[in-house]
Amino acid sequence: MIMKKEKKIYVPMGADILHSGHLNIIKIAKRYGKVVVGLFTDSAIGEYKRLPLINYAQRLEILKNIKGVDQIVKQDTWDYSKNLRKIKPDFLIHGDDWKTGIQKQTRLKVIKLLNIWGGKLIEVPYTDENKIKINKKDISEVFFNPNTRVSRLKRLLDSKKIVKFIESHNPITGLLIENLKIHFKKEHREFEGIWSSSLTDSVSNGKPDNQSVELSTRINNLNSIMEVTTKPVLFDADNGGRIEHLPYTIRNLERLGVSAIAIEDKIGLKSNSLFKVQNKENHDSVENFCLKIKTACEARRSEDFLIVARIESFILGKNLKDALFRAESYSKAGADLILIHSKVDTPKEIFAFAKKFKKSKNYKPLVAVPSTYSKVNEKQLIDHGFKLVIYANHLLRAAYPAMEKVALNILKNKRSFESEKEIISIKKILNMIPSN
Ligand code: SPV
Ligand code: MG
Repeated sequence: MIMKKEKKIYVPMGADILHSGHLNIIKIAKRYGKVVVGLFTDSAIGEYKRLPLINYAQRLEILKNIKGVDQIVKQDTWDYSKNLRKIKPDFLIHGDDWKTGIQKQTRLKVIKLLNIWGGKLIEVPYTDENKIKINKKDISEVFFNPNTRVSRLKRLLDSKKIVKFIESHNPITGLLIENLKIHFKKEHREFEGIWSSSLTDSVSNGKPDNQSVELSTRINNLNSIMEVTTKPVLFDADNGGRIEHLPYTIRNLERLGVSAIAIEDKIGLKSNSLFKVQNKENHDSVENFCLKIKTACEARRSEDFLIVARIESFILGKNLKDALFRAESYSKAGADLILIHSKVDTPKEIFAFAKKFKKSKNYKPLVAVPSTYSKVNEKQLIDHGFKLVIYANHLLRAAYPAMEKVALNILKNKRSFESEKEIISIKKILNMIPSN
């Protein structure tokens, strides 16, 4: 007797917030045969939109317990070809929302591929989450408690080729970063997180970047940014302050939901790293700075709170050897990421460093702050092993000339009418603030 082979049906799914739409797809799929779910990894989802609220392992666990699911395979890109060629399903089921927009090409590719072995595409009406009263915002508020927020940077680093942070010095800037996204050249792009910069915090308070604005004041101000945003935050803590105070700073930040602290290996009266003249004596000893890193590591409650060790060798006129020795030592002391800073106008220093450090057994992912070497692009940074890029001061630098221009025009014209086209309408600025 010839046994009839069970048909296989492939169901690609993110399964972040499972709702009746997902269950319906699984139910329909089950009518056709063995249900193989291609569960998107965090990085696959990150290619087109924000990271899911819950991570891959948790989504896998939930899905395993859903009736009708026979097998789950990892779907690690938005291109299904690899899994389809391997599984050769008789059917693939998908919501019909992909006929237009960003997934249109994927759909055509799937149809072509299925054709090779006579597979068929089944399309079901897409479930509009609004119609089944799923309010992602309400749900995300449950997920975005400080604990889950802390771990977001780690998840991003694990799932993205490069993570892009930009500076925020006040809540409205935070909101801008929170909501800004574009589809450009077939890619979804947004800043994944917020850099809480000592420079822009100080300057926007009319003070120099020399710790005149105290750490506790900065953390209090940061609280207002945290309140209106959900993206991960990296706090620039200068040199971290006194070692005795560091554990309290770390716990304070962690409690707020901050994901990481950057501490730099400088001592004495702080001056901004981008100033031309720097005092070599201001370099901390390797021993002392390692102690700071260890203290920071011990103080954190969760290992998902990351310690970024920032090396100022190039800023202070020291050489590559010094920078590399420090990187090795800081890494061994427990730093999770290494920020190699530079104030020359090309990335040559940081790339020379990266080429060597990449080979080290103590290698840690690298962070770049391309303020002076702004011609460097993200692809070049990725190729050199950088995992995080920080646009450290750009929003404040953009705001100042825009404000100056409008103020000057009002003075010139003795009225504001001529400036209307340069400024956002009152209605729009008010609407930027979500009302509850
Ligand atoms: C900051 O943004 O405050 C920084 C980066 O620390 S830099 O200004 O380059 O020192
Ligand atoms: Mg700073």
